[in-house]
Amino acid sequence: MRRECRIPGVTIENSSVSRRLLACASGLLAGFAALAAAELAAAAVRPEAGPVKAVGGWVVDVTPAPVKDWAIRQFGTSDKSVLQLGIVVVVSAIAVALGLLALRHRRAAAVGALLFGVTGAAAALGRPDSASWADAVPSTVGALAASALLYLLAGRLAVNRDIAPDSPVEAGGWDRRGFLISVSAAAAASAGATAWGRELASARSSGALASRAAVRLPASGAPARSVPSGAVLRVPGLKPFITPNRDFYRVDTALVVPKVDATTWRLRLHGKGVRRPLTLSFEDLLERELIERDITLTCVSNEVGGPYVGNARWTGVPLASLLQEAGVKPPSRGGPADQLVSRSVDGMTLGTPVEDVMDGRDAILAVGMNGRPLPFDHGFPVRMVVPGLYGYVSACKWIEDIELTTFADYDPYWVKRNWAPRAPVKTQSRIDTPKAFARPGPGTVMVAGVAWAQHRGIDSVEIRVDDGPWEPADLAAEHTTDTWRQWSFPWNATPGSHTLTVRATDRTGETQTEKRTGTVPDGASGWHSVLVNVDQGVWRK
Ligand SMILES: Nc1nc2c(c(=O)[nH]1)N[C@H]1C(S)=C(S)[C@@H](COP(=O)(O)O)O[C@H]1N2
Ligand SMILES: [Mo]
Repeated sequence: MRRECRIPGVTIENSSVSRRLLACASGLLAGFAALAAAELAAAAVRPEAGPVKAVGGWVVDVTPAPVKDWAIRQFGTSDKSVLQLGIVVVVSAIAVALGLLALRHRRAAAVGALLFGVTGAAAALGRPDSASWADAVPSTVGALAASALLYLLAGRLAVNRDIAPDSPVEAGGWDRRGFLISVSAAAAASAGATAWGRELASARSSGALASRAAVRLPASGAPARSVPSGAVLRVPGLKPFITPNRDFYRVDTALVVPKVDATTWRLRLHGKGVRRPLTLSFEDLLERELIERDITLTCVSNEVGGPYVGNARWTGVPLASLLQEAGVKPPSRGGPADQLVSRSVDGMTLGTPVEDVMDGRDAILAVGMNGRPLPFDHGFPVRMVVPGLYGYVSACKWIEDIELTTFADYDPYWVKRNWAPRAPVKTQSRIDTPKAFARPGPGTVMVAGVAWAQHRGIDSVEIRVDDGPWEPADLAAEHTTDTWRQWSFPWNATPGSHTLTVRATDRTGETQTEKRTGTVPDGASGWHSVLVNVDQGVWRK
């Protein structure tokens, strides 16, 4: 029933508020339909080309390093979910606005939806891993769906001024029945498209999943030295010496974890000073002499005291042997290339000094992590690991191409974004226990943590309570210079607030500087400290 309330001079339709709500809902539904259609198309074309992933990837690419760093700090490994949620919120807001616009200007709203789709298409085409115009398809399909639906629904919502006498639609009313039917059909179709898209996406990755399940890592001819028992401390709260795969930190720009089929994967090695370019299959790698090494990997975005460091047992092919086979010489022996650029299937590029990977250290093209084929999150089927260098200049996941070039000629992804071209890991130490703001009782409290200076080695760790003197911590035995070292310190805790601070000295004799710097451009420096409140021990709240 349509009622009118009269205010002198104006006529307000009582139903106009609810029509506006319905217009908002139409906009939202059009947005949902756009995403559903686009994701379905993306599942068919390329999952990374879907609008949310493409725009998200574009945001990741253009975000200035400090902001990206802040996001990683705020949201940790869920930074990508937060980003995608943010995009969905923005899309919803725009969809609502277009829905309201459609109430008065149907065509303008439909055109608006199309223009909006152009943004997604442009983002998809602009991504570093975009190889073809097909990447524009998902956003285009989504925009067309949204545009048509918006136009249709707005038509149903439009107030009919001239109505045939036998029409079910009241004059001055709107087509409720038609609207409801269209909305239900569109919602059902969108839900169907979403389900179908998911189905397609999982079918797409099934080859990769099967190829990973089929991997049998051959026993390595050069197994890692077993970890000496003295290298592992058992202090509650101390992170384990070997980080289990499921707990290993993950840092990358991939909004969709690449699912690479190992049976069709190839690695190309080429470029300056490469006398015999190589193309290798996964099988080729497994047939070579494999080594196994324990190496601690650190992210340059790790804050002082942060969690982006892990220690794993890596199995793989020595990178230097491949380079030698290809005829590559390091700069110190007259080679023309000083930078090795690794490229992943998702278009990431990382640059590593050729000198470093050929100086005898265990730079590895890894196929295994802690005795298992690499997890997809950590680069299946193959990634690089180089002791002593931050991940962003060495640890390319989902690698498919190695090009020998120079630092002068090429800036890889992170270097274009203000990170340093060369980045050896800085000597660092961390207190794992007690946690900040812990409330231990008085008496002996075990303080413990880790210290790392990959490829140089840790020589000592010291602890300071408040402004007291530095006292040596008990260092666990060294496994290799490429792994972190655990340490512990029995502290005689007295009631009150105390600040515990740690610092390490590496084998070059250098003690960690107190000077705090941020992570950009080449890693954080400074001492880690935690504030704890020791209880009276008599009385607890
Ligand atoms: N393809 C690809 N490889 C990548 C990255 C990435 O974004 N894409 N990030 C690098 C960075 S910054 C780090 S610290 C390590 C992290 O490896 P992890 O996720 O296995 O811990 O991977 C490196 N390799
Ligand atoms: Mo990193």
